[in-house]
This record gives sequence, C-alpha cells and structure tokens, in this order.
Amino acid sequence: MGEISNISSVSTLVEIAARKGVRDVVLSPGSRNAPFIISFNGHGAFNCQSILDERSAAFVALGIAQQQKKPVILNCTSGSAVLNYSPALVEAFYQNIPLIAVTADRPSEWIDQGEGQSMRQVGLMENILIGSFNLVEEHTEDDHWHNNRLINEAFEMAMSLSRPVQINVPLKEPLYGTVESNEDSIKTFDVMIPKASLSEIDLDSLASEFNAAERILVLVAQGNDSLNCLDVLREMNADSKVAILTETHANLYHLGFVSSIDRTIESFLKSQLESDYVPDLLITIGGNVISKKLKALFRRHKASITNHWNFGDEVMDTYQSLTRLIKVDPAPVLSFLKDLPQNTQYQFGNKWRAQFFQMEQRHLSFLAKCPYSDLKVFELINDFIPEGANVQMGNSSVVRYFQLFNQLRNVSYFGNRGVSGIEGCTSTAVGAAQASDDVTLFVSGDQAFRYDSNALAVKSGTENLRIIVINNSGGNIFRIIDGPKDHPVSEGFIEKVDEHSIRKLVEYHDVDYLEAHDLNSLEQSIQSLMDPKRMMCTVLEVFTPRIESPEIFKEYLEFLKEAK
Ligand SMILES: Cc1ncc(C[n+]2csc(CCOP(=O)(O)OP(=O)(O)O)c2C)c(N)n1
Repeated sequence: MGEISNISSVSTLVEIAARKGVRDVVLSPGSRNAPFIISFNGHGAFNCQSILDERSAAFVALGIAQQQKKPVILNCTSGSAVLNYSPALVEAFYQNIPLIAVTADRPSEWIDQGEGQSMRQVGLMENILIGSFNLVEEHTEDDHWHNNRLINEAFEMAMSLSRPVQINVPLKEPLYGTVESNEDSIKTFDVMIPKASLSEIDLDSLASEFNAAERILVLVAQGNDSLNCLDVLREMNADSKVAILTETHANLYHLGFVSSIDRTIESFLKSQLESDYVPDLLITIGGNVISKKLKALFRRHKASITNHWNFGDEVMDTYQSLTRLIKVDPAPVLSFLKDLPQNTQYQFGNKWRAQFFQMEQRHLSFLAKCPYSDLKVFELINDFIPEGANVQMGNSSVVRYFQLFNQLRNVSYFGNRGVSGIEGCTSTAVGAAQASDDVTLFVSGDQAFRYDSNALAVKSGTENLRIIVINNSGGNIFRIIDGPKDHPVSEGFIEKVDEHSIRKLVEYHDVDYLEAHDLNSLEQSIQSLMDPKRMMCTVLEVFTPRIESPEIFKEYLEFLKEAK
C-alpha cells in the first residue's frame, strides 16, 4: 500500500471499500476531494480513472457497474459537481444498479457562509437514492466508530439492495497530509439477508389461480433477475395456454418467445380482435417496459385481467390490474407452476406465437422493398452485429427500432430505460466497453450524441467500442409520435431540427470517424466499423432522411396492420 490521506474518515472509507471488494473508482478532479484522490490511487486495490465532467463520470460508472454487476465508486469535489451525478444516480436507482457516490463537502459550520463551491449537500438527492449518509468530522474515538459504522451500512445497503447511495464527507483543510495506513482501527461488518421463498399455502393459492386461468401471459422486461428464468420459461413456452413475451433488454433469447412486441401487436391493436390477446393471468418480471403500445393495450382491457402477479420489490401497478406483488425469485415459483398438469384445451399461447411468426414474415417482406431510411438502416445494423457483442441501445427512436427486429442469439442488449434520459447513453456505453472484452456497439440518435459528447474524452479501455449515430437531423421521434409533428413550434423547439454533422465533434476528441449516406456506403462503412482488425473506438455517422424516415416508418406500420 502507498500513501493515503491522514484524514481518518477518508482512509476508513477507502479501506472499507477495498475490504468489501469494490475495485472500480471514477474520480473527478477537484481539491476538496483531493484526500480521496490521493487515497484511492495510493491504496493499491483500485482501478482509478479521472473524468472531468461529473455527469459523464457517473454514467461511465453506471456502465461499468451494469456489466460487472458490482458496485462502482464515484468521487467528486463539493458544490454543483455533486448535482451533476444526479442523472446517473436516478438511472441507477430505477435500473437497480449499485453506485456509491462519495461527495466531498465543506465542514458544516461553513455552509451558507459565503465559501466557494459550497452549498447544502446533505440529503440533497435523498429521493433518488436508497440511502444518504453524512459522515462526521472525527475528533473522538466515538466519532471514528460512528463513521466506520455509517460507511459499512452504506456499502451493505448499496450491495444488498443493488441501488445507489451517497456518502457525503465534510473535509477541513489541510487536505493533502498523508500517512502509511490506519488499517488497525477499521472494522467491517456485513449483513446477511435470508433468501425469501413462498410457503406451501401461498404456492397452492398461486397454483389454483394458474390452473383456473385460460389465458396466461408472462412478460419479461429489463432486469438482472430474469436470466435464471430462461430454462423454466423455455419449458413453460410449450404450454398451449401460456404466451411468453420478452423485451430485448430482458436478454432472454429463445426462438419460441414472442420478442419484437410492437411489430407483433400492430395488426390487431384497436380492432375487435385485440381482446383475444389480453390475458386473464398476467405475470410480469423485471423493470420498466418499453412498449407503450402493449401497456396501453393492457390498460384498455384491465377489467379482463383477473389476476396480475408482479415479481418485484415494490408496488408497480403498470396495468392498473395488480393483484399480487411477489417478493421472491421468480424461477422456483415458475418451476413449480410449470409442473402442474397442462390443459391443452386453451390455445392462448399458441395464438400469440402464430401471430408473432406471421408478423415476422410481414416485417421481412416490407424490409425487402424498404427504401433507405432509419428503418432500413437498422436492418443493416442488425445484419452486422457480431456474435458475443454487447449492444447499448440509445434512447428515443433507437431503442424502439431495435425492438422491431428479432433479438440475436449470443448478443446482449442494454439501455438506459430506468428513466429514459438521453443525456448519458454514450458515457454508459463507454463504461460498459471498459468493463467488457467483447465488442460494445452503441447506437445513438444525433441529438443524444451531441448532448453527451464529453463521453468521447474518455480514452482508456474503449478500443472495443463502436458507435453508430443515426443523424436524421434532430429528434426524429417527435415526427413519429402523434401530436408534435404538425405543431408550428415543433421544428425549432420539440423536434429541434439540427442539420450539423457530428464529424467535427468526433474529430475534436481524436476519435476515428466514418460516414454513410446511402445503402452502399453504409454497407461498406459498417464492414469497416466491425472489422475485427480495428483497434480503436470509432464513430460511424449515418445520415438518414429527416422527412422520409418517419413516413416510411408509418408505411411500415400500415403494412403490418393490413395483415389478415
Ligand atoms: C435528459 C433528457 N432530456 C430530454 C428528453 C426528451 N427527449 C426524448 S427523445 C429526444 C430527442 C432525441 O433525439 P435524437 O437523439 O436525435 O434521437 P431520434 O429522436 O432522432 O431517434 C428528447 C429531447 C430526454 N429523454 N432526456
């Protein structure tokens, strides 16, 4: 171990972090947090990196934690720097990702006393954190015990609940003193959480609802918990009354599951047929659902959903039909249910699967004739995604286009769908690339890419990052959704048309740049982008037609609708 700060609260936190197994630390420059910068670098247990823009830094940390499924520490100076962490922290909160934001602060007596870079930091972000801790300045042994206890509690909370915490640390000058180590006075404790399981009585009551149901639909959305359900869901999929719908970022691949939900449901939406696709037992697993159309469908027919079981930690009554919140791992429960005798009289699951395959054919025949547009570009992107790739889907229309295409085997999909902000997707992809040896492909809209361009300043560990920016000259989503398109202020204020190329932005950051304007140049440039010999983070800018792309997308939906 090298030199660490002689401020006890700092050295205690750093040592506890090491003992709890945290390895990645994203630091941002500053003086108030210098004791942490010195200690994390000096300790020897940590991989440290420095990122100037705290908003970007926090999203990079999110990307690392998302891939490693382990907490990552963030550390910044006092003042507004802290608030720049908030977009990534709220995203982490809703994606169940453990981030530990260690924020340096002025001593409490100097808050609101005209000091620079000082503000009311304590409890500032409580609403978007699972825990908010404020350390004390250490003058006595009890102060040290108090800090030691709070730090342990904060780490355990973040790790056991898989959500973000803040540890705010008031620091008095001098800030640069160092010592060898104070390990002896530091203690750790851990928390043991029993594995929850349902009683036989509970299982029996679920079994009777499962048996009584004629139309069962299992919907799996974003989340880390669903992977262990894959095998049991595969078996359940053979039950004629059970349909299994998965969103891309659930990362559950099986040919027989109904993925590409929007594409599958378009033809019956708002027709007399739609009620045939509504379950009487809805089982949901995972977090937020991307498909707005599916949510609207189930809400329109909430009266027909006799039972809705949600496997989760908190009440989330997305379809206004919740009857049970089940706070256990879904896999053993589903496993128990799948072994119940099947009733082949009901064909609800088979009906969904037939619809899925029919619409897949329809999708393919439209694409065979589809002119150059956002939709066509996504077809080509999908064709070139290599095995084992980690796909980071940008928000806005990108994630929706991805969901129209079949999920690829051995490809993982991620997206910031906790709160769906566009301000940190590139940084998240940077963090994910750093934490993975596989190719990380990030696809973004042009506005989102401009927003988070500071992400390109991060160079280390991004050799495997490939970025495709769909430049349709602004927020094209607002030409797709009903409402904004024809409004007089839309172009300047909602769609916010922006005709600039992002080339200069990319070149400013010394990142390799490719561009495409049509199908031929796109095919060539994607090949070059995905060339395994390419050893550098590269951005491919794909120019697509701003007006035609949404029109072609609407024609596509019409074509799907016409399916018999
Ligand atoms: C932080 C944040 N601000 C604003 C929004 C609202 N918003 C959603 S999509 C979008 C436009 C995105 O444009 P672009 O990245 O070019 O993608 P496209 O719509 O063309 O797919 C905006 C501003 C948001 N989601 N997050």
